[in-house]
Amino acid sequence: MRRIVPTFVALAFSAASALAVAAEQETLTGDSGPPAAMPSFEQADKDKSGSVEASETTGIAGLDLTAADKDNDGKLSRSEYESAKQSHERGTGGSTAPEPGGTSR
Ligand SMILES: [Ca+2]
Ligand SMILES: [Ca+2]
Repeated sequence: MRRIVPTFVALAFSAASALAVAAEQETLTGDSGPPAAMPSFEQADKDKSGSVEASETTGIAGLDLTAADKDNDGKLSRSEYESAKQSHERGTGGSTAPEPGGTSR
């Protein structure tokens, strides 16, 4: 006589889905200009030292200190900052209007 021991395996699926909704609140401070534009020299020079140091450039998007620092003294004078600001605003669009006329070649 054979003893048959039925093995019953029950698989229980437990699906737990957690939805985490992170709501980011953007606080728009009343700064001047769109975020793409670089701040003015006065705004960038936070400690009013007359030049924009490396620590002050970190908060400025689009400003490359090494590229803008023409005399390689590790900081940007007003003229260095202004030229970097101008080239940045020229380069990354902004108010760059496409040339009228154009594709008639
Ligand atoms: Ca400074
Ligand atoms: Ca410099």
